Amino acid sequence: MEILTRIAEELELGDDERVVSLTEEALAAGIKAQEILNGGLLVGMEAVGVKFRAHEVFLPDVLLTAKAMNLALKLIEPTLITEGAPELDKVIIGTVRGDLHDIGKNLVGIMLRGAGFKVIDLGKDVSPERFIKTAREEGARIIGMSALLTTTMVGMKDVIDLINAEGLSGKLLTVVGGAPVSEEYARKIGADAYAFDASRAIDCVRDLLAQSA
Ligand code: B1M
Repeated sequence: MEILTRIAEELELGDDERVVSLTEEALAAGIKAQEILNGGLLVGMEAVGVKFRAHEVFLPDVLLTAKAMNLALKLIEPTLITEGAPELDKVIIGTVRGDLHDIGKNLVGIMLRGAGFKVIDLGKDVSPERFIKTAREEGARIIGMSALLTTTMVGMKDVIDLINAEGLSGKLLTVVGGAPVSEEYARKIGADAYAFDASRAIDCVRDLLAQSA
């Protein structure tokens, strides 16, 4: 459908006004919200994710796309619900205790939302207890943690240790990322996945949910 391709293209360009007006046009033409999401918005978001990973587009471009995506999602959300779309999987994210850096974490949240997940963002300086309490209350299966300091990345291990101590190992899965974090470190502390950047965080969350389904 041509209009879905145009939505994807304008989203990739980060033109929020065009994305909003095309989404309104598609809804008015009777196209299902689920089709607009899968055939337009997610296609554009995926393209930006691939380009971001290849350093062909940069942070300001991604933020523009993310803004347009969020506006379009707001427009289609009521229709998605009435169409009886399955509830989206929830992901809890936050920057670990003692760490006030939140730009990368925010980007992870935006990309996950763009990929269709319901993101509960606990902000920065989040304690292990709060991560786990929220995951339990929300019935989420994934916690995504960000750390930017070598001194605070140990906070990720504290969360994983608490998950294990509470007998939630295998039920509550973890994705870790942030500049000082590495694949090796993630393995060492027992994280379920390591994501180098925000777009890889989406792949990790998808893979973990598929494996644990
Ligand atoms: Co700070 N800071 N900072 N800082 N700061 C760094 C991290 C630092 C590397 C600068 C330096 O010295 N070269 C250094 C850390 C050294 C270290 O530990 N190895 C540092 C320091 C020392 C500090 C303070 C201690 C400085 C001081 O007070 N003396 C202090 C600590 C405060 C605290 O947290 N308790 C501090 C404070 C701050 C500001 C508040 C001023 C500000 C943060 C503002 C904010 O976030 N709202 C700040 C900033 C901006 C930076 C730099 C310049 C930029 C960080 C950033 O946002 N990058 C940073 C230097 C640098 O990184 N070059 C630095 C952009 C962002 C998109 O990248 O967050 O890496 P990033 O996210 C990436 C990936 O890492 C990944 O995806 C993103 C890309 O797609 N990713 C994930 C991140 N989280 C993920 C989670 C995932 C998956 C992927 O799954 C869940």
